[in-house]
Amino acid sequence: MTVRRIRFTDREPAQADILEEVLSGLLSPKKRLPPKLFYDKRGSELFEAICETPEYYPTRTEIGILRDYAAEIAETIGRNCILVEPGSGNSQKVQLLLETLRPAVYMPMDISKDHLKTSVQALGATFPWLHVHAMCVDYSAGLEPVEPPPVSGASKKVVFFPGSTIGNFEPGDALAFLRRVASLVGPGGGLLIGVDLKKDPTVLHQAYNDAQGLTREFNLNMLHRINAELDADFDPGRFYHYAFYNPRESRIEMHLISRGAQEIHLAGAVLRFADGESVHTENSYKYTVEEFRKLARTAGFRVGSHWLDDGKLFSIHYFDL
Ligand code: AVI
Repeated sequence: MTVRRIRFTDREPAQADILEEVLSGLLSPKKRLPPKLFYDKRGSELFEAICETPEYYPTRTEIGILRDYAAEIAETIGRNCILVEPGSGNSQKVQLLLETLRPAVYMPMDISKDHLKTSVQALGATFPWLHVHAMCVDYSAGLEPVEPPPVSGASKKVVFFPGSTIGNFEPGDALAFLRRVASLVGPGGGLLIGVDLKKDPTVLHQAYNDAQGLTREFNLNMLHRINAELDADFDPGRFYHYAFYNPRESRIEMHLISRGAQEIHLAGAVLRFADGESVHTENSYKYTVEEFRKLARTAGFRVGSHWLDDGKLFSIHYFDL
């Protein structure tokens, strides 16, 4: 059977959907904005730069685990799977597995179209044998439309979800997402997932308050984006970045705090901010290995293997069904 080696499906969300989410978040009594709005072109670049900072340990720690255990992970999963990666970004981490895992097809999914196209081209050049079916899609809205191209010899479906992105879901949503993954991969399928671990809050605080101010810029970029795409009149200089670890909730919280009382205009609405009022932009939940295994079990997975770094900062789990 012959297939095109690289395919692209475009299901980029409409601007109207973004406006509705932004408006409903900013009109609610506790103002919030959805973290997926971080990832326009600039936001994705900033996130990549954050991952390089000395303070943001998750990326390099997870990469270290993938490097150290790539052979063991590939052996646990087995060859020729259909590898689906929701929120694939620059597909950097999967590259550490591709040679050993040799999937029949790799299906990256990302909301940022330009970013996705660039990374798929780069992947095609580095791994000329690899079949890629990329999808520009908001995976948080559902995973159901994932249909792999007809590639012969494919075994099971495996979802790769690195980076502790699961930590950005509320616990109930994390469970719902894991259940959706379980129904997507079906019996025999699996989930390889990176999860940030609970640790000394000082380490966590520094990771979300880097000295270069990149996390601050990343957080404020959301306002620049809303101005550019939805024609709002935020002055980002009149908000500051506030990130802290909330131990009772086991999460980092990121907020944008209004400097002074102000009014913002957006799509005919007037949004009033009190001095010091917060817009909650992100939560990043941290788990123990046991807590996460329990969550995966509740979602229907069998508890499988996990791998840690020496400092026990980060975990990678493989669960199957
Ligand atoms: C993508 N996600 C797992 C990151 C995190 O750590 O929660 C996003 C991030 N926010 C600030 N720095 C990084």
